[in-house]
Amino acid sequence: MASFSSATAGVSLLAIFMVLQLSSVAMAADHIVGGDKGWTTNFNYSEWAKDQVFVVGDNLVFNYNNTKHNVFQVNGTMFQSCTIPDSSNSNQSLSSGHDVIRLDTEGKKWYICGFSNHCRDLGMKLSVNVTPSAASSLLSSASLLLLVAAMLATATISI
Ligand code: CU1
Repeated sequence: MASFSSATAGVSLLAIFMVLQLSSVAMAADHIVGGDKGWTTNFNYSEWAKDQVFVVGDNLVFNYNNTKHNVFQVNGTMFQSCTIPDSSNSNQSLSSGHDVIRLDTEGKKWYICGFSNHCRDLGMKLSVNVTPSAASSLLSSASLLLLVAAMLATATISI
């Protein structure tokens, strides 16, 4: 009976540990676009993005002077050609100066500045590749480990 309760305690502890670990992994990251420089001219955003991993649920944070810049989400073709969306469609432009964009889906996303030649000549264009959330795959491996632990515990009890 004593070995039963200690095995149960062991499995419970393991379960608690895994839930804690899982929640820290699943926590969304904020990516401050351009770091301290923010969203501005003459910054290499492809270099900046290259070193980051963007996961579904993460946020992109654009910090900028909103009298000089804004943020448009565009498609790949518009990104390549620096085509600024029709200004009458104002809901596509972000202009608060501190915009937080949640990356809800995986795949490529493109952002440009809509002020004059900032995208075309001054490098204000950012493309990111959003990868699926790690939490879902981790969850299945965690439950597998728990199953193994439970089997080991059962084996201990039967001895
Ligand atoms: Cu700009």
